[in-house]
Amino acid sequence: MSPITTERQGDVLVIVSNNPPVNALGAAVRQGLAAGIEEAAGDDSIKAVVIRCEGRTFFAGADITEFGKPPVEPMLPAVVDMIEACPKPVVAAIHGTALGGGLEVALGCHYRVAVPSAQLGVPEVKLGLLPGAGGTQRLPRVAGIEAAVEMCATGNPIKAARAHELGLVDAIVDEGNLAEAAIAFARDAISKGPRKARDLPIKGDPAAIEAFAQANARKFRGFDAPAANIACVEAATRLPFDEGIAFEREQFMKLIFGVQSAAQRHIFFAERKASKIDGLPEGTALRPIDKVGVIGAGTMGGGISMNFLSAGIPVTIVEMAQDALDRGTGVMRRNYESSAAKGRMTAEQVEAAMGALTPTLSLEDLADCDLIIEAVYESMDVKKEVFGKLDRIAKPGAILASNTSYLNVDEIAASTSRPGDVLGMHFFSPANVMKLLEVVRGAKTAPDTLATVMDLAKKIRKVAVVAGVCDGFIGNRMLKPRQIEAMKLLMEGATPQQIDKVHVEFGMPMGPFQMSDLAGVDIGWHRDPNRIENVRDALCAVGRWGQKTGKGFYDYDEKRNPTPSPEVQGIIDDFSAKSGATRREISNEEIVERTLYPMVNEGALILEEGMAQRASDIDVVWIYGYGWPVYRGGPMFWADTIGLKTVVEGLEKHRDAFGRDFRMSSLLTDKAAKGERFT
Ligand code: 3H9
Repeated sequence: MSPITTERQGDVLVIVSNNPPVNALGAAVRQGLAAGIEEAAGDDSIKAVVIRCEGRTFFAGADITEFGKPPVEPMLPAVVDMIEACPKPVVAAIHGTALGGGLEVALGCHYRVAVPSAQLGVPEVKLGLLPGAGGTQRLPRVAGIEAAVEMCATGNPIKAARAHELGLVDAIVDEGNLAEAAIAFARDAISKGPRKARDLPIKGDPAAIEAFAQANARKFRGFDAPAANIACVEAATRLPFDEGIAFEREQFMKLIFGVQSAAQRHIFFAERKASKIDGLPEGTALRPIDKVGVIGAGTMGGGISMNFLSAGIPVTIVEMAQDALDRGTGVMRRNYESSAAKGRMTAEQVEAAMGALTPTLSLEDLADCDLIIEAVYESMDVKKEVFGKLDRIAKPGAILASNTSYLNVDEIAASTSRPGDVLGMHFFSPANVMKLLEVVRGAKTAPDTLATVMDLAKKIRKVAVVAGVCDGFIGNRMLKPRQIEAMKLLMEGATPQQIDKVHVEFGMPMGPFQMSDLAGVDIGWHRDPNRIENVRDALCAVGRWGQKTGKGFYDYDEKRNPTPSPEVQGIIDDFSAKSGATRREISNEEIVERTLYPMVNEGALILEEGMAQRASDIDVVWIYGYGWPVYRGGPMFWADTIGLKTVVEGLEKHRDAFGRDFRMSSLLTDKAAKGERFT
């Protein structure tokens, strides 16, 4: 049965799409739309047309699952042209999210009405693409150059009210009354006739394009699609419509067959797949989470609490001393206030969030919490003591979570009488900002404990990935070989700045040494400050603890701009000489092979051991937790693009340098031998 039906309302034909979940514009929808327009055009008793969608949203775009498959006629650009060419006025009735091809269909329509909650956007750039059904040419004519370039190049949607201001929406209509209001609007439009976007003059000043491109150059570093989007909008300002469309098509085809778009589409689906838990009994009921407890009001505990408060879930936060508690809650308030100052929330929302926070010095106050997250000092003894206490205090059925970043969650769980209620919730710093949440499934974690936390993650707008119990879980476990090799390369002749530069040029937000300086070179060093066994110890001994002391692997000025440090180079040279290493020229290629290939190998070991459910989950961890460039699709997707055989050969080449502890993944070598991929 076609997802498209038509219904007559007097002299108006209403074309209705019902293609759950998001009314993606798959082949059957396109065929149905074309047939609906033909029906309207060929029937003299029909004077106007409305296109609307059932379900939660207006068309949310082309059907992404069709990309890369043989094309099925009619193609979307042709359908949009057909709508626009209809001799009777066509009105789009928009609710939910009119996105991508969905907005392009609406732009093909002659008029648009929307409900106040609707959002309109062209997010193709986030998939490494551009609006390829005329969007880059029609949008600047309808909404103006400035809005069009921003919408196309950032992919961020706008709200109905803003769309109305821009002229992208002709009327805002009542939430419950869209269908009727659109029909009434269509009837009024009969006397005006069709108003085709292609015939409208370009609105606005073309100089806005260059200004926008310059202001955002840093944000777009490494990506192909933003520049292509900008070029298309620019083309619209100087080319006749049909030539602009031809240019758009050419740019679209270049992007869709490129690696970047494949990587970004992979991540779109990977992110959604990550929330699916393998082996969970059908219909597992979720536990209600109406109140959360957080132990520790430091940077981590405060950030974690903010996630729940922002989602309207009350939090009780516990510290050991009043001054630490005051300091922690003070930081939270300041963070909220700075969001308000930037216009991201209102003063009332700040007060509502802070009003839902109960600070306390007593663990006993956590007795009524449904979920308790511990964010205390990273030590097994301390964690066990806390969980032992929680076992006595927490109500039956409460979920007990540890924010540990590498400790054994099974051992922590064993310090309670209810290991089924225990799991890891590893947030990434700053916890109120970073999107990743590693959910660590212990050997005894109950299915409903896991399912509840995975569901809760969505409510606090995190991307959650299930990890097994192993040292460092997925992310930090893969970080370790990278850091070890980076340090070894220093001994062999590379400099911190050379290694960092290779990583930044690869697309990472920073290199291993810049990251170390930001996080604190001294992490873990204070336990044994007299020990000076390596470069890191020596840096700590002379107060080079990172950005916080103004110097680490680099020297920093007041604005935190880094410069290479002769003192650091001296320390590196000393240790290098002591280790007996022969210093040599290190190529950038070797840095990639030595620091990134071992990460892929570690990822393969993680898969082999069942510590990640699927390769794409590993990619999600690295994109959302560590800033791996999304246009490279994550480490496992990246390995697929360069070829697993290449990775294995690179690893073999450096086996001696990796040393005796190196373990090659048999999954990796098997797949390489068979010519298979991870993703
Ligand atoms: C485009 O339009 C190109 C044209 O310019 C040119 C053509 C020539 N296709 O996100 P959710 C699935 S490019 C296929 O969890 P939400 C999704 O995988 C497209 N499937 O829901 C998931 O499946 P599952 C431009 C799609 O309420 C299910 O729907 N448009 C598509 O949190 C529910 O999705 C976009 O980039 C699709 N287009 O968010 C919009 N969209 O249940 C992409 C979703 O099996 N979509 N699915 O895991 C979104 O941003 C969000 O899905 C949306 C709803 C905001 C709509």
